[in-house]
Amino acid sequence: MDRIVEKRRTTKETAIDVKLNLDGSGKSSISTGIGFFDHMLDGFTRHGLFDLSVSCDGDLNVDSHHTIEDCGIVLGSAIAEAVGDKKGIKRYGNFILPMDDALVLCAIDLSGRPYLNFDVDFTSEKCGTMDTEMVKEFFYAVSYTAMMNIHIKLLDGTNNHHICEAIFKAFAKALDMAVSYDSRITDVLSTKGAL
Ligand SMILES: [Mn+2]
Repeated sequence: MDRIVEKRRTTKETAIDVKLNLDGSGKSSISTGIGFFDHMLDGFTRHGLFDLSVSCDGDLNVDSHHTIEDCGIVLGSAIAEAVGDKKGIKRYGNFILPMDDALVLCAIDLSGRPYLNFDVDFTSEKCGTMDTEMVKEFFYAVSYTAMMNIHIKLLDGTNNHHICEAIFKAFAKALDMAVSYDSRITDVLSTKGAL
């Protein structure tokens, strides 16, 4: 069964098109107008071995807030739709990702419930033109639209570029694990019978 989803969302602040294939090979085409954010979504795609295209025309004359938050909303919605009834998938995923000085833990549960625990302090206000405070907002948006628990913890690191990149890649690896199939799981992995 294909797990390919296309989403479009238009508001007065952003116009976003997303195409996500959970069973891709790491091909990305990202254009949000924020170079550093493109770099993050590119890393997410390649290391999660998804295929992802994101095009966003946002109100960057204001700042990076609406563009990043809304891309999180649309990506999260695409993930929710792509996993569908979650039959046969592992549901949980986790990864501890090193990137030079940075070490980031990400653990997720496609539980059907939103929760974000974001335990990271940045020491610079920006990476490129992306506000570092928006990293938390992005994952908050993903958590409530994809209805998943996301825990992100900075275990070590000083370089903000590395820390940020390690977060997106750790999330990618955790998500890749959570959405992958296990032949021993024939239904939904829950004692409730639904997620
Ligand atoms: Mn980089």
